[in-house]
Amino acid sequence: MILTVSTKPYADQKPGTSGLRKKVPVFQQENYAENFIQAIFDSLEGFEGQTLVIGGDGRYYNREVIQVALKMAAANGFGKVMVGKGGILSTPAASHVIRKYHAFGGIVLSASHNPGGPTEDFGIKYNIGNGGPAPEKITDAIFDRTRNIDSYKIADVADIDLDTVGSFDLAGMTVEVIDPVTDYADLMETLFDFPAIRSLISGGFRVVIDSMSAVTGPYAVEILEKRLGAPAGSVRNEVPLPDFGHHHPDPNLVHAKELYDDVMSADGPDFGAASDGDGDRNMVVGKGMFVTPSDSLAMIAANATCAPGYRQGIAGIARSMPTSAAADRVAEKLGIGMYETPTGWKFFGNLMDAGKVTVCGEESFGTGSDHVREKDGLWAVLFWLNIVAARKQSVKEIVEAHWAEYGRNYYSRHDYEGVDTDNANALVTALRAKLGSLPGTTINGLVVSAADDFAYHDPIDHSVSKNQGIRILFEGGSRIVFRLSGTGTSGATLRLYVERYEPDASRHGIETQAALADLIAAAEEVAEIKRYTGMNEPTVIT
Ligand code: VG1
Ligand code: CO
Repeated sequence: MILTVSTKPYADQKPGTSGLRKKVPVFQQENYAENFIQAIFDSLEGFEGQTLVIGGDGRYYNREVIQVALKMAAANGFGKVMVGKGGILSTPAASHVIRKYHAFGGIVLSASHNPGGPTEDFGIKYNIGNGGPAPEKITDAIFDRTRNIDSYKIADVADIDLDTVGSFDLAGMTVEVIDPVTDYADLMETLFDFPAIRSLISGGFRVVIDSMSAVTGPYAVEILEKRLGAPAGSVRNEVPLPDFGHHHPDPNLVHAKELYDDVMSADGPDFGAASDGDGDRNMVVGKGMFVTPSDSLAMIAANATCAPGYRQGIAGIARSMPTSAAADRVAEKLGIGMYETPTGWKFFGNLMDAGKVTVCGEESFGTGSDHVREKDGLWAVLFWLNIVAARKQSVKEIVEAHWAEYGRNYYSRHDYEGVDTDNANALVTALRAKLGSLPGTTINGLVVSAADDFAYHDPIDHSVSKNQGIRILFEGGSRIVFRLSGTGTSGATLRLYVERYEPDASRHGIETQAALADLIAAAEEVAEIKRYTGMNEPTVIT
């Protein structure tokens, strides 16, 4: 039986950088998730009888919302839903399933790198038929709909058993519970040289992956231990937990420090990698060398032809504006297109669909390619293993050779988390007001060559996205960028991105924060971060 339930709108359902993210208790309010899901369906056309993909990262509240979404999909007229067993699908795997089975779209339940648990974060995101996050035109329409929604449709039936693979009927709609890992692992095997990686590993190269008790565990065990022959136990924290074992499933030098320290120790593994809550981020560490995400994009692009799936070369590269310009030098050398987009994977989809770019990346530990339309953590890890196997060099040797050839982009991001929202907005407003007068002036000894608030003109659909981050560029190619996070769930997070280009190889061994010290001081001088945030230090430095 299909019920039409009356409801009242919530005012705070505006999707951010990557979907709607809120604390679990916010989502547990009456009809909160239902309103948002109905608003998604109301913003789409032509899905009658079509297939929807649903999956999540297994965090607390995942199962409950999946049952609701299934019943609402049936009531709204979808013909079929494909859902991962146990409600699990990593974000890149969900993207692949949407593409492979020509689904109409997908609902991805995740708050990604944010902590999980009864008082932590939850999220809902809609992906379109290309497998990628919905573009702003659709997220804006969803938000508009949430503001005046007055009812939703739901099938009044029992819950589906999510733990048995197979086909079920739900109020006339087919629910297919699928193995979440196989399709994805098969895809990876088509892109990378598995025999070469397997012999690298059997030759004694020790690889560890920290899945951080999040969604990549089952994928990493299948690929690294089963298909590539790494010893059992090479994947750590491999069981997805609803609260990620009380950890922050964020693969960076702060939250994956144990892994980093292990790889850096004398008798530790040769190669370490970590992923985030929903499996789309990656951190890559070689012995004696942490690879910054911006460098990783550049180096994957420069070495792409090592991997069978990219043997014919790449069409172009895209990076988010705050990501370092290391990849730009690779694009220049290869004579291919380079695109600079706002933060968030949703801006890459058009470029990939149009065949303009093959690889994309963000400084926030995200890299991916047109094999799906999301960033992809394990894909990046496998790409690095493939490059190491093909070049027969260590990560450290590959990185240093790259810097020697292209120069080094010193890069760091400083996050100020939990800032009072009004104060964070005041900082941005004050900075914006100064922008016009900055060019030509000197800040802490650095001459400003340009300053603006980044606006993106999409070359494919010609949409315009304004206010995507304040950037101050200095003579010589250094820059600082300021923006407010769009994924947080309490207060505001100020992000400061700092970059310096150093062509001189004799100056490539400087500690990153020291190499950037004058730029960091310039950022404080121009934005008065301490005064506005009331903080003397960033909460996280990556
Ligand atoms: C952050 C990152 C951004 C990334 C986004 C989603 O957004 O900076 O690069 O695309 O998270 O990643 P923000 O607005 O907080 O800076 V994930 O792995 O959380 O889906
Ligand atoms: Co993520």
